[in-house]
Amino acid sequence: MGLFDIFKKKDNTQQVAVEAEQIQHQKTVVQDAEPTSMPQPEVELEEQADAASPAEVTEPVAQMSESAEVPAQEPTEVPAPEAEPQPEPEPEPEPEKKKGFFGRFFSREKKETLDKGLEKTKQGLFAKIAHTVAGKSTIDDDVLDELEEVFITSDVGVATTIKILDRIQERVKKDKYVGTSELNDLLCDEITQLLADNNNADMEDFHVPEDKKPYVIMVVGVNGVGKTTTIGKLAYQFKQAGNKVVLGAADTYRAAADEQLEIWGQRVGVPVIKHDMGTDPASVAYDAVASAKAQNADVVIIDTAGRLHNNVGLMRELTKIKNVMQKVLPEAPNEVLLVLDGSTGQNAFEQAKQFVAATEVNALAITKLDGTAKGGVVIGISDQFQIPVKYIGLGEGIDHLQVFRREEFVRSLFGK
Ligand SMILES: Nc1nc2c(ncn2[C@@H]2O[C@H](COP(=O)(O)OP(=O)(O)OP(=O)(O)O)[C@@H](O)[C@H]2O)c(=O)[nH]1
Ligand SMILES: [Mg+2]
Repeated sequence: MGLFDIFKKKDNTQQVAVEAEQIQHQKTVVQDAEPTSMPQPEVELEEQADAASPAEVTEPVAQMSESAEVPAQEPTEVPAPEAEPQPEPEPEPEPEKKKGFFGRFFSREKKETLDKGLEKTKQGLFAKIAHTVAGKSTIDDDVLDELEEVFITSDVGVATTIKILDRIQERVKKDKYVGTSELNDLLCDEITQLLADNNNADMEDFHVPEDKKPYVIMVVGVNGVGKTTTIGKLAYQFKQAGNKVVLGAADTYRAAADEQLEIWGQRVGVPVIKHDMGTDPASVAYDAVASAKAQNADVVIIDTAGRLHNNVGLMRELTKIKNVMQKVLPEAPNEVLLVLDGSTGQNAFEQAKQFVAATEVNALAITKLDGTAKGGVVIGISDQFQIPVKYIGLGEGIDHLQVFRREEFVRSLFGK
């Protein structure tokens, strides 16, 4: 019995809920299908299924590719991080660590990026809520029923939607005759509270623990979700905060994957450890960690290949990378950061479930929230997983990665 079979068995009850969500989700796709300039993840998932040797393809592959509608095709080009002119690498030595008073605050600039990034999700949600309360003065059972539909079709997910609705119902019962004009405030409050109940505290800012040196982050996720881009953005933020950063290009499968990381390394001004394509990813990871240790770096971030995430082959590969790194640093990796593409909605949720079941993921990043109306998935993922959502991707630019702060996120979603 394979890993995923065990997972599937274990998760049979959740599967029912997930399937219900998928049905709802398909309804949404039909209802508010929107053009998007972003690469369609379904293609990537199909690619993966194709790239796997027949012996390696296990049942979940078929499960994951169910939603695939586009025929499989080989990627023809490497996505360039960005077309913008590249800033000059900053000169060594590394700057002093910034712990400034202002740096800790959620600046107006960041707030604007967040608001802009969540625009489509916000518009979708507001339009649906407005439709729900049209012609109603109080929050009655009909409004509550319709609200349930609103959240499910906004990719929040069934389980979290039920929790939100329970809270609203409680409030309505307690406060009596709550008017529909107060609904937005009520929802904003209750969703913020719901997410705050999760034990994970928000990080204040991009932060590397000082007592673990070098702090090793291994970045995992299916192909195309934004791993390499997120690493580039993270490296930028960590360096800005005064840390010495090293990158390791352990995706040795895809042609030019290392070059993509190297471009980011140049933009940010940090060294990238790479080997030739086709070499053992674990040996790259080993060298990157060893190099970071020798340089007394603060943080080393390891890029990995995303292919075959849903079969034992990739999980074994990731385990091997971990084991080899531990020969240099026994506690490595300190962080296994799973990157999820938020624009895939419930598919991102499914990927999270599968990775979490098969590897020791301890941090999440949700990318591509700009340009999608499916940003509600962040609420569901943040609520449902015990693993903290640490970062959110709000665009392709170097500074379009933010630390996920629950309250700011929900407030932005409700136009506050
Ligand atoms: N709009 C937007 N695009 C993003 C974001 N993050 C990544 N992308 C884009 O998504 C595409 C894929 O990103 P990559 O970083 O190459 O993804 P990857 O997971 O490393 O892909 P593989 O190496 O093939 O597994 C690129 O075109 C990125 O610019 C984001 O937050 N917003
Ligand atoms: Mg990559």
